[in-house]
Amino acid sequence: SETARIQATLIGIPTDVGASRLGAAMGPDALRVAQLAPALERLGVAVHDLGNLAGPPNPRNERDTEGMRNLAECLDWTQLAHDAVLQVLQQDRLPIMMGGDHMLAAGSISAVARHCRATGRRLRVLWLDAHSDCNTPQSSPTGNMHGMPVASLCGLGPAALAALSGATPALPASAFCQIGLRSVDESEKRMIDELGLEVYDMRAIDELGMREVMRRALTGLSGPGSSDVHLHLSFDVDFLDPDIAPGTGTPVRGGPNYREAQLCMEMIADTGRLASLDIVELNPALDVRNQTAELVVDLVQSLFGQSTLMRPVAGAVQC
Ligand code: EXY
Ligand code: MN
Ligand code: MN
Ligand code: MN
Repeated sequence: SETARIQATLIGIPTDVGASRLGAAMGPDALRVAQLAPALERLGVAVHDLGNLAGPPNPRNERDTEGMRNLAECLDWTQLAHDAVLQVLQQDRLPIMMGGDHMLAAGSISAVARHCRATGRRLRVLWLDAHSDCNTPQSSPTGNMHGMPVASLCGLGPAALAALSGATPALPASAFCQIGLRSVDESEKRMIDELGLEVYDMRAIDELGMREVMRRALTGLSGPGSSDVHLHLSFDVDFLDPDIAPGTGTPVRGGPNYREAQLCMEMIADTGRLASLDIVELNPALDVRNQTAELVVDLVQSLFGQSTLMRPVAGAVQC
């Protein structure tokens, strides 16, 4: 049967105020140079590029007494991201956030949570990352806000940020599933337990394989009774092994390789539930010949259904 053409909107969110290294603000343009929109168009996705949101520059503040760096600017950027994403969702389009540091997810996912509440959908957030990003201003070793969006979305940290979605918490911790973790602060380990976050770290991927990890992570997202699920993917580029993705500010060795990353994206595509996407922490200043942006475009094509064959893969797992 004929399936409706996906209508996607690219939103450039050129910020690095949540990170300590400069450069993630150039991420949106690196993705454009790597031809993200034409790559999606080739797969039958109708793409509109909104251009870049215009937020405050990076003041490079020190960590303040409340335990955060650049809080005012982070609030501005997350509010801008929230408003833009909500508008796109209300047009029944699929927003693709081109970051920008991962703090912006506190804004984008707040909008997604608000939209799901308004339309009676169930929200599932897949968080692909080397890090857990669940520090609070009190627990953070750095004060960098890109290490805090998960805690914020779960109702912790500054009230103004936590309340962006119109409800605190924006979503229950049980809506999250984190995959690929390998650099987690002691404070975050305790937070993961307290919140009861579903986590598949690199050890789990080693032991179970990416296929079984994704089967578990995606359970209940496809098939009958799942049509009301909104799947949001928050894709931190540092999820990938730095050997294949050097263009990111907080690389951690021992991440998923090219084939594992492809399978991860393909299995998400198979659910047919992807409804919003963050691409964050791409840092062209640290990249070599834009290879990380090109790899991300390649993976995003798999995420939108690119496959080698026209028929389903024999033996592919049913989630
Ligand atoms: N856990 C460390 C911190 O809170 O500063 C490192 C966070 C890096 C966050 C990157 C975006 O995923
Ligand atoms: Mn809608
Ligand atoms: Mn992150
Ligand atoms: Mn990360």
